[in-house]
Amino acid sequence: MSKPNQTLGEFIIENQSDFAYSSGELSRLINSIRLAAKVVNHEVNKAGLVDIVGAYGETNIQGEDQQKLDVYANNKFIQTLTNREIVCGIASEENDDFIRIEGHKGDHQNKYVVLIDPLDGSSNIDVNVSVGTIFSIYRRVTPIGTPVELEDFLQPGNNQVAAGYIIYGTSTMLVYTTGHGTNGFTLNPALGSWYLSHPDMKFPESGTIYSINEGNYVHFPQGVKDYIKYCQEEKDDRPYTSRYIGSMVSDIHRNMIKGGIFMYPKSSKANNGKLRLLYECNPMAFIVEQAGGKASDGFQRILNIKPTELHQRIPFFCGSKKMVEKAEEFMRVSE
Ligand code: AHM
Ligand code: MG
Repeated sequence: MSKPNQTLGEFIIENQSDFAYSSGELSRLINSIRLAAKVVNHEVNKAGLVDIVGAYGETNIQGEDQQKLDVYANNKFIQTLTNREIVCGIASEENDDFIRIEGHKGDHQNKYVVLIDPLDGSSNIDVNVSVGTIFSIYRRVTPIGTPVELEDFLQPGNNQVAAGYIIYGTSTMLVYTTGHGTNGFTLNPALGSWYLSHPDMKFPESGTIYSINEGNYVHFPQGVKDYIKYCQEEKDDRPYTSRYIGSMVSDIHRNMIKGGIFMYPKSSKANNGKLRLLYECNPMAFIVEQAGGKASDGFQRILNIKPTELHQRIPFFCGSKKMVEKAEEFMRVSE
């Protein structure tokens, strides 16, 4: 139940019983993410003012340029989670390997692992366009008291206990789920508090927006080409509107409010597309499904996929249920 002016802190306390294994640890974890998000938000907001924008001179494991703010956000989230000794392991899109956190007693007592894309869409920072943070939380599968292993991170998205994103947009929002619906909080920068502004978000069952990088059209599989043509056809409520920010969190956030589909398919240039299953697709799929939407790789539900590697990429179709189903239909026909 949403109450007027409810803060994220109040909401977490009130809904603590929603958490699968309610020991307070998961609440503390989300609390520390909201804290780190405020600090990152502060840096992102002043990106145009200070000499922090621009390539850092390093590339991440996928061979892409890292921006300075990527590094800042990565460090900030890792530092906050590590210092508070809440999690036993962190995997980040920006790091080659996962990090083990043994705890100050060295006894590996923490239960949760966090997977994070600290600053998604960071190439948009230089041009003052929205970026986001995406996080995904699992309960470890290896025994408590031992160091975390790769298998703790390679769990299907179905096992997520919580996931969320922060959108650094015209206003800053934190949207998350613990498997009991999706709720959105807006940061009041003057007070530094997050307020429940979008309770129990609902992805419209259908919509009229399609979001895809059409510059890659000639490289797309036939099913995607056909679906794009379907979106552009003059019939019923079509042609649809094309909207593509190039910042997945913002594209999906908009579609979740207005109704639409976001697609990053495979192409003849990139056999598995671009987006990462663990840091981007699984958490977004969980959030979107909890709001009544759908997420697929074109053929199967994203959350059912068993990951095989930390930085695995996957084609991604995500949005209004009926639109994703339609896109899947086109994919099947052209197979
Ligand atoms: P990043 O994690 O390196 O920032 O890349 C992910 C971003 C998504 O936010 C966005 O949807 C996509 O890359 C845009 O890619 P493209 O420029 O190929 O359309
Ligand atoms: Mg990313």
